[in-house]
Amino acid sequence: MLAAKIATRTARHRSWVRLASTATAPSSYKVVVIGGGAGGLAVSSTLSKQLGKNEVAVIEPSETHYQQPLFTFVGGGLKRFEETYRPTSDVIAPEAQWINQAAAQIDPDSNTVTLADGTKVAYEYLVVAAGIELDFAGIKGLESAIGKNGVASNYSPRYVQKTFEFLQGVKEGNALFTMPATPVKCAGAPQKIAYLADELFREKGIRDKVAVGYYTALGKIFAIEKYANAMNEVARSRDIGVNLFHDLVEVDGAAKKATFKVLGAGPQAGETVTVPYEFLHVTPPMKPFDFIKSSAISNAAGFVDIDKGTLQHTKYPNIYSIGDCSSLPTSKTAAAAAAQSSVLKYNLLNQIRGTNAPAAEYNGYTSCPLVTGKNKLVLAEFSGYTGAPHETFFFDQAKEHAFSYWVTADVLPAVYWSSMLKGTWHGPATIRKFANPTAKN
Ligand code: UQ1
Repeated sequence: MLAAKIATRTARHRSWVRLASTATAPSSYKVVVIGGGAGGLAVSSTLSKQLGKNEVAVIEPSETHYQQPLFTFVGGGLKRFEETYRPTSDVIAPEAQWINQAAAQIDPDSNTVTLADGTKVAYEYLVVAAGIELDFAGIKGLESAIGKNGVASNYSPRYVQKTFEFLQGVKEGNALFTMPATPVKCAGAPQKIAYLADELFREKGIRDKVAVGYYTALGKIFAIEKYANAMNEVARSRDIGVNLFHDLVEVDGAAKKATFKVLGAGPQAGETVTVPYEFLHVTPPMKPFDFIKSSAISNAAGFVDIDKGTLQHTKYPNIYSIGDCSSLPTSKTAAAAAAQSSVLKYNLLNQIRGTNAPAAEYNGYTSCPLVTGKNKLVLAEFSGYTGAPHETFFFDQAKEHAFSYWVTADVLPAVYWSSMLKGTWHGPATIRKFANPTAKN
């Protein structure tokens, strides 16, 4: 009873948590979830309610939870930064035990996770939902330039407000927007902010003095042809230059110059190109966290090696993974994590309870709301496994639409706090049955 009381308090008060994680709380749990992001909370909220108090622990070092899908809107000046975050203590389910530390090591053969302070936490089942690490150091000169010198990034809560601040300061020159060669979360975000910047420059009457350029290391603007066609047309109509196979390798903040390596097989391949800028929005390269990459649960690329249907680990049947840290071959988004969470919870709970129910299978669903201006948005929804669109609504979502903007900017942020983090939002599949009844999926 006392332990239960302490657990309730630990979920609410940071000062209790440190005490609990080292001294009073049990260091062994039915389920340990690594990560208190969107995926980790969607899973741990449901599991902790189903399995009861103190059976589920969430290892999460950050005291603040950010709703990252809102960051593009903040960078574009369409939402306030204050709307994007809440204390972790408020978003972790009261039935779950929050361990306010970083994971340092996973040992799947002894079923333990070692924390940053050396404490070991034992589990019967492990869910890895750690996300992906931003690698600002992966680009020469970026760490010293970012946050000043006109360099910003919507990917970090430290720099997202700088985007809007610096965009407002632009009077003339080049505004550059980059996309790296590594896997990234929300692969649409690098170009969305280019469209919002274009609109801001037009509103200020300086668009003819600013050249807007999108520089991507990839060979196309978007992975799925239907939406790639739409975005190429959006970029063309806004007079935004699209530079394919251009990988940002160096930033000279003092001189305000960005250097790109040309990839691909074209005539310039292997060369470097240096472009002066007034404003530079960087999407940092991203990489799996070292504690995953160095463990036995990762694949060669460093992601948690799971079955793409069941989300169960390929070698350790008591381990599952969800979201950006997983090996799932689909786009890394909150919408994807929502769809994955229902499959993961169903399969894991059946395993824990020993039922012989057939496994649920994830179909690769993901969604990327590509905001293209105020009240304009292309709502890409597709399976990363087949490339087929899976649109929720009856109209063609590759067309810019005010309705899509409203859903993304005003409805989904509320769904995120009130439902996704509580484990009750599993994506729009049910809505699709009514709103787009002729869709095949
Ligand atoms: C979604 O389910 C989701 O999870 C909460 C998001 O994260 C904020 C999204 O951005 C999107 C687009 C979806 C998909 C939902 C619909 C209605 C298309």
